[in-house]
Amino acid sequence: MEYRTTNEILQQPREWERTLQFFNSPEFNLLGSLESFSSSRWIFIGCGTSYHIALSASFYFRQKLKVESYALPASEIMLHPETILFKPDTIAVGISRSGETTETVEALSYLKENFHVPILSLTGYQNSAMANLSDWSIVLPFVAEESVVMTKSFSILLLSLQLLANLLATQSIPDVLVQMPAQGQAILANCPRFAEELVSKNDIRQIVFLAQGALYGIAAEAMLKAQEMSLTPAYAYHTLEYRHGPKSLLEEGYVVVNLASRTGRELEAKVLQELRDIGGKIVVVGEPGSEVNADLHCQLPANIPDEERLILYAPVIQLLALNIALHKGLNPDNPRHLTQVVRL
Ligand code: F1P
Repeated sequence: MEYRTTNEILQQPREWERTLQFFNSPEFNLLGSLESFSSSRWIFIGCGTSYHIALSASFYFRQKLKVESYALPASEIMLHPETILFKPDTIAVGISRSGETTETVEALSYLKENFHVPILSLTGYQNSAMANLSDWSIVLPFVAEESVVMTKSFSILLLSLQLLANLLATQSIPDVLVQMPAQGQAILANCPRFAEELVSKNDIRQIVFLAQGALYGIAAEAMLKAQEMSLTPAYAYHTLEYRHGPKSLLEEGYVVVNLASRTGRELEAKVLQELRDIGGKIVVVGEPGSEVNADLHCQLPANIPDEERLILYAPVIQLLALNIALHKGLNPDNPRHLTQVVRL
């Protein structure tokens, strides 16, 4: 049976090409307005998958623009606005596939009305509530997808923020990001087999995703995909954090997926060896050389810096969750209890 979710996962390299074209076209005309914020404090706001985009994007902005930047679930601003003391010279970025998520819209409205914070939004829908309240909107119609869970929208919105950061920092797009569509196609040539092998050879009762740096947002998204699509108990931690207690959950055959970084390779390998010694099934997704201590390795292209490699993990983690779901006889297009848009 063909699933909408599968098709949208496999479309990602093509959609990344469209994203690059958008930022290279006159359609993207916000640089003049936004470049004055190149040294401002950037706060990224979203829910669920969109919050995970915020996690990776905030780390990336700190690296690229050397600015103060952080990610918040929108509900935190709704419920504890008094703790969000916005210093002047702050810009808030709303991230939302639909542009209609209640917490995100209400959080941004609060910031605008009470602190006069300038608002940039990224969404798939021009006339959404979030776009309509924003000072500037980056609207990518091809973010819209039929799948309930976010798949291609995750990587398109994250890539968009990477491109924006580079345009603000250097007024140009690095070739490493221009190559993403081609790199994505190469990964799609082998990662379906990797996902099928992992699922067919392991009874995945629980799964944990580990990563550091900008990759932690990807690990959190991998966790959510496994939960949403396959109803599998899944967790995400910063790799070294896992040793501070959560590893007590590790049982024989427990699948540990490390989204490997080059920066942390030596320390990550030590953690993986420790987890392997206590029975973990170690899976590594990363560039050549990251397969140390792995029982199974999904190889990503070489010579790409950690923070530029972010979206290449997306098809891998999404296809993994999809394969677990199919193996359990679940329909990924119809995830239990979920809707495309979450309104309170
Ligand atoms: C995001 C979201 C996802 C969730 C599900 C429903 O909404 O809540 O995080 O996984 O797919 O939508 P949005 O604000 O990005 O539209």
